[in-house]
Order: sequence, then structure tokens, then C-alpha cells
Amino acid sequence: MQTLLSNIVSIPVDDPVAFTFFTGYMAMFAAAVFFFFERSRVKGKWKTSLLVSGLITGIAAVHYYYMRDYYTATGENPTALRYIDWTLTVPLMCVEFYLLTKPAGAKPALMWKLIAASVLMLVAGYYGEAFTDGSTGHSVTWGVISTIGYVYILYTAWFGEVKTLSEQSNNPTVTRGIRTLAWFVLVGWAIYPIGYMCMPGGWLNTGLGWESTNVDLFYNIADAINKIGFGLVVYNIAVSEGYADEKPAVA
Ligand SMILES: *C/C=C(C)/C=C/C=C(C)/C=C/C1=C(C)CCCC1(C)C
Repeated sequence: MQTLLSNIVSIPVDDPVAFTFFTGYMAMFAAAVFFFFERSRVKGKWKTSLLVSGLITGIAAVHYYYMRDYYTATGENPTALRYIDWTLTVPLMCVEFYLLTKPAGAKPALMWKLIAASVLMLVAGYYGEAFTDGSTGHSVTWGVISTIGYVYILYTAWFGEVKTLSEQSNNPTVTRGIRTLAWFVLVGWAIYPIGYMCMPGGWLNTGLGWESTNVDLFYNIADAINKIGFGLVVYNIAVSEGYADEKPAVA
């Protein structure tokens, strides 16, 4: 009985961080199921995009399963698991931009540039969180390096190639959808660096008395918004043209 009970994960009622790890896990799982099932219903040209949405949320669900346990067992940030998850899922979000702009002529080079920027952003962020003692000097430096990658993606989505191609797509739904994704990158993704700066030693950690695990609150909420939200925007684009099995309306 003793051992049985000790295997049961429990959430302390006053721990919002643990709460978001559990709800985040379930939300990612449900979203992945949804995207995988809906993939079979949309038209052929959208199937890969839906598959990628399912992979993003599915990969996140698996990592949340482990992060949740890690956090409840140790009470510490699951930094390594977090960054492994992001290193897989953020490049896949870059792939979504490529897939949506491909019909308008996007080349694989665009995808690789976005992926390279995301890897720079994440590797620098990992250094800033994992290999410093929280001293401001280091984490600010790595935070700034990381931001270079972020700004590159932001610029490409708002003013660069992605924007230009989205306008050349001659598909108002795609143009509007990409604009919404660009908003996600601007507002939804900004939650991460804000959380990072709230950590001990960070610029925003003034008088809040926040501990380092509070950052998980930011990251968990942002992940749910961005990964599920991104997927839903892609889903909306796909179904705006109807489902694969629908007969064209008879005039
Ligand atoms: C699904 C996960 C996503 C969309 C993760 C996005 C993460 C970021 C945009 C992180 C950005 C950071 C900075 C711009 C500077 C400080 C370090 C980071 C890694 C938190």
C-alpha cells in the first residue's frame, strides 16, 4: 500500500504551477487527437499541415506527461525536458509557415532559415537558463542572443518573405491566416521572454519575489495558447474550403 500510494502523483491544492502542468498535458493530448482525426476529413493539399499540427501538440503532450511528473516529484523546473520539447515543436511551427506559403512559391531555403533562427533562439535560451547560476550578467547576454533569433522570425512573418508570399497566394483565407499566425508570434511568443525576465536575476524580477518555478506558469500558459492556437488557425484555413467528402453544390 505504501509503495502503491507513493506512485500516485498528487497536486498540492495551492500550487498553480502544478495545476497548469496537468491541464496543459490534457489540453495538448486532446488537441493532438483532434488534429489527427480531422486530418482525414480535410482536402488533400491540407493534410500535411494538419499532420504537423497534430505532431506539434502530440510531441508537447508527451513532454508534458514527463514534465508534470518531474515537477511534482522534485518541485523544480523541468528545464531540459522543456527545451527538448521546444527544439522539436518550434521548428515544426516554422514548417507550418513554409507549407502555407509553398503554393505561392516558397522555397525550402525559407523553411531552413526559419528553423536555423528558432534553433539559435532556443539553444541560447537553454544556455541562459541551464548553465548560469541565475546571475544577471549571463542570463541577460544569452537572452539577448536568443532574441536575435526571435526577431528574425518575427520580421520574416510580418515584413519579410512569409508576408510577401502570403500576399502572392491569391487566397484571402491564407493571407488572413498567416496574418493571424504572425500575431501569435508577436503576442503569444512574447510571453516566453517576459517569463524569462521574471526569473531571479531577470530585469522584471523586481519586488515580485518570484521564484524560478514561476516561469513555468508563463511557459505552460504560452504553450497552450501557441501550440493549440497555431494548430486551430491552420485548421481554419484548411476547412474554409470545405471537407474532402463534400460534393460540390449543384447549381
Ligand atoms: C511551443 C513553444 C514555443 C512557441 C516556444 C517559443 C519560445 C520562445 C519564443 C522563447 C524565446 C526566448 C527569448 C526570445 C529570450 C529569452 C529566452 C527564451 C528562449 C525564453
